[in-house]
Amino acid sequence: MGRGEALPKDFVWGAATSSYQVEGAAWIDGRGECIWDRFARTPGKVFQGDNGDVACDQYHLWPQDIQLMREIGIRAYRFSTAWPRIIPTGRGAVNKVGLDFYDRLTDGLLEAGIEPYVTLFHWDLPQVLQDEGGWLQRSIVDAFIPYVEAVVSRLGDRVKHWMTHNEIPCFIGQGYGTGTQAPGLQVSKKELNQGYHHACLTHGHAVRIVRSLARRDAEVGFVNNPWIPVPLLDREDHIEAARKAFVRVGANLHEPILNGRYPDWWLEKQGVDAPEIHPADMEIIGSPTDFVGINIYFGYFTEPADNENGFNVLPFPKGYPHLDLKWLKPVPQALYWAARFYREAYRVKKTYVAETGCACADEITPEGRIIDLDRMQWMRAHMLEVRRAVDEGLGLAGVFQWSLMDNFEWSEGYAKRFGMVHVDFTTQKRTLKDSACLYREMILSGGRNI
Ligand code: GCO
Repeated sequence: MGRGEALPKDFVWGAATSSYQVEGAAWIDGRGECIWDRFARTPGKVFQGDNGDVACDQYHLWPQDIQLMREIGIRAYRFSTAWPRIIPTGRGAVNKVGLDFYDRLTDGLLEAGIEPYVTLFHWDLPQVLQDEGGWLQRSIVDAFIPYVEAVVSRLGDRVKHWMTHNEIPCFIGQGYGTGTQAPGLQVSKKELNQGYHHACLTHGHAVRIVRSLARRDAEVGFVNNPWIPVPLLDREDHIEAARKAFVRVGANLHEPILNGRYPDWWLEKQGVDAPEIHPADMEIIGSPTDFVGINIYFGYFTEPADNENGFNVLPFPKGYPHLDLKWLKPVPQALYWAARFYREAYRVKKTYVAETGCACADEITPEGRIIDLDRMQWMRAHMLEVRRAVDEGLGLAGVFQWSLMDNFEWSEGYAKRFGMVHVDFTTQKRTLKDSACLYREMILSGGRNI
């Protein structure tokens, strides 16, 4: 798609995974049960009853996976630490053996010249804590703090990049609202708001712990999958309407985390369902961060409207294309607008695309090649938007492909493949797909060859 300017030398070329989705080794070395182990064993919750017991077995095969990253030329690896591996009973003693794994992984990455980006919570809550009510109970805060302290004090001398929570709207909204993710509950609006509040509060505590226990040059931020409005026309009134939509829809997360308050209109709208807020909470939640990580999978087209919100959301036509999951509709401009709106609405200086990628119905040729042209198109289209954001000086510092490798795709089990690397889940054989080769080319050319 043509040669453009190179991206800045320090642009971060990464790939991402998460603990439950790739590690496997679910029942060894003292790891405790997490809510996804339980959810996956609940009939009807996960496709074909798949679970993360083995996944990609990265717990054992990490040296091989680092080698794959080197082959692709990846400069940064975003992974998450598993709370049930580190504090198996949710509270109390640290399981040293579990923590050792992340120590080895971190050292292995650094030796290979790959920068670790650590996410502290990517959904694998210890089941014992869920038995107490999980994120809905304020007591989760007292459990989360020592877990984060254990991780950061062990890895913080080497890890410079920290991400607190991954996608609060998913693990709260879908975990306790729609019930489509673990723990699969449907609670009241009041309890849900309280869950969001506790997630925000633990984010704030994690920021402070990183500041006090990690190396001085460490940076920390949160990762969100915001609802992203895309202006239907690239025109000031449409852009204004989309920006309004961005601010309105993200109010219960962006305002507290980035501005240290809930907006009055939002609190009024919740009425008796507003969360209970303790005196110091907002200050902790609003602890200054260094960046926002954005996960980009789709966006919504919006236009200005003469209604109380000032915008309309347009329905997708029936024939709009999608990848191997219905909700994966390609709207690559969402990437650019998300970076721009975080900057314009919340003065965010730095963003990463912490995830972008798609599931494709990959096929292996008799010669063993995976010609994933659909994923390559996705990657190209999104990288062009990355370049646009960088060219306009929006502070976009890097991108992490979701995912390094095929893995356990939550309630879709192993049926949906998001990787640049194909995994044969019977033999654990890894094979670079053509998209991995494209990514290598992009990295080698500094982003010129997209
Ligand atoms: C996320 C999800 C990932 C998913 C990916 C594809 O962070 O967005 O948690 O773990 O696998 O989004 O659905």
